[in-house]
Amino acid sequence: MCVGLILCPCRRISVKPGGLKPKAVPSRYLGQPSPFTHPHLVKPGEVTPGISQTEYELRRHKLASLIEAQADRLGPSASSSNHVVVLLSHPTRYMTNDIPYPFHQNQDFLYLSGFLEPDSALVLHGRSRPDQATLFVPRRDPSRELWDGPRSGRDGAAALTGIERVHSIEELGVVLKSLKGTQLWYDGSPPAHPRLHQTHLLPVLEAGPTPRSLRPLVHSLRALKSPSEVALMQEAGRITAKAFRRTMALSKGDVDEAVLFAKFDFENRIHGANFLAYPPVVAGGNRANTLHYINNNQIIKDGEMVLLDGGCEYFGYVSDITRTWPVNGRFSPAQAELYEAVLEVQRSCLSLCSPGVSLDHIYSTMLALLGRQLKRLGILKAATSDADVLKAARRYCPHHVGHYLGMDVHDTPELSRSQPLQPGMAITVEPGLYICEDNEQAPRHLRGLGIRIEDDVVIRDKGGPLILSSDTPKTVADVEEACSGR
Ligand SMILES: [Mn+2]
Repeated sequence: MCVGLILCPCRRISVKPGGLKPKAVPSRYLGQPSPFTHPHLVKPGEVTPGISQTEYELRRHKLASLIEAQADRLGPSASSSNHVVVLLSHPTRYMTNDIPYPFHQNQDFLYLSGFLEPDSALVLHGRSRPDQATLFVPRRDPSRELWDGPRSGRDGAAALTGIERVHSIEELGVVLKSLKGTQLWYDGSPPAHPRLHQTHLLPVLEAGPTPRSLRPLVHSLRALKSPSEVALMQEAGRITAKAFRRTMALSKGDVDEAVLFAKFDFENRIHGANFLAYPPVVAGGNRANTLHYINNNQIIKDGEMVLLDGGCEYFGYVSDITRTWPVNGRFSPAQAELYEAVLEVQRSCLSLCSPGVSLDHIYSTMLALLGRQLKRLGILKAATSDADVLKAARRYCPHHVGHYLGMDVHDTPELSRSQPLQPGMAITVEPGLYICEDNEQAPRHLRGLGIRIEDDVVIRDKGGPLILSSDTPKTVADVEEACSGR
């Protein structure tokens, strides 16, 4: 029976809220924030801020149900198989000898365990239904913990995650062999953790049949956000909106892109973000026409616009917002003309964000609408054929209208953009028009302008889409007011 947590796609859930008896977390520092050490971040019963042990357990049960359903379709021998699911954490990556990059967890592993330490693994197993969870974690080691900080250890990991069976990571290979899985679910190319793959998975893989890919199943679950995930994404959106306001208020002509970059980074962090979700694009003037410009080291001249595409990560969930504004705070007539054209298309695309519509459908609508604007702006002749208008729209906006959003900026890439949107899915809506300064077909006054407007959206059953980035100034009037710092 579904336990009432909305968005549950399956019918066979055996976990009941309140059915877990969470062990008290140890009264010492663990490898990640705990209700004992970080009561301002993690509430009792939560594994990571905002996400409870029950929700993580529910995710594992949903995955088990998906595997069971898929095995059923494959016939009697598959459905009675002993299924073994393996997910590896990421390793620590090093910038240079001994200096680690900030650690970032493998999101599929994190989604199902809530565990934030490197060198770990999650195994789910069971006959026909892999719903028995075992977590493998780094052994406590005072000599390493002196350098890297405390580890949760087996007892800390068990109390924090609510997973009762916890082993040391060294035991992964031995336990896998003892499970005698006839059907392995695992993604090994490329492996999330090359060393663990080599040591513990290769011997199992060489002895057994080809594993089935797990990623499409996990991504189909990750695509549907629960209310607590939406709440985290909403906070990420609010934080980034504030950062945009403060960055707009600081901009002036002339200003260094690096200054706006630093301001945006600072304001995201000071309002509670863990860090920026990706290297932001801070592109002044014609550089806005380079879609992945991240050098952010030029002077933006008075009278030019800046395109800022940035977002933050807030406890595992991200925002991804773009605004384009004049650094001196006043749109010129040409800038306003192009801006209003993109804004009108963006609004129409937002109004299409409802269940049953696909990202690809919104994309083809965007191309048609951009084409109409290209004629209105005098970039295309009124008599241009429909086919040539579409071709031109693809040239003036070389990217898609959007992508899925969640734990990752380009979330759940296994999910096709042709599939109908469902309530709980989060996407971006980001039309743009890019007119390079050397484009001799475009009217002179529009050359060198590049504009994108991007919002983050959660699909809802009723009441239209929930716009997570709605606090970010967007109309010409609101942007000019934010630039004036009022
Ligand atoms: Mn985006």
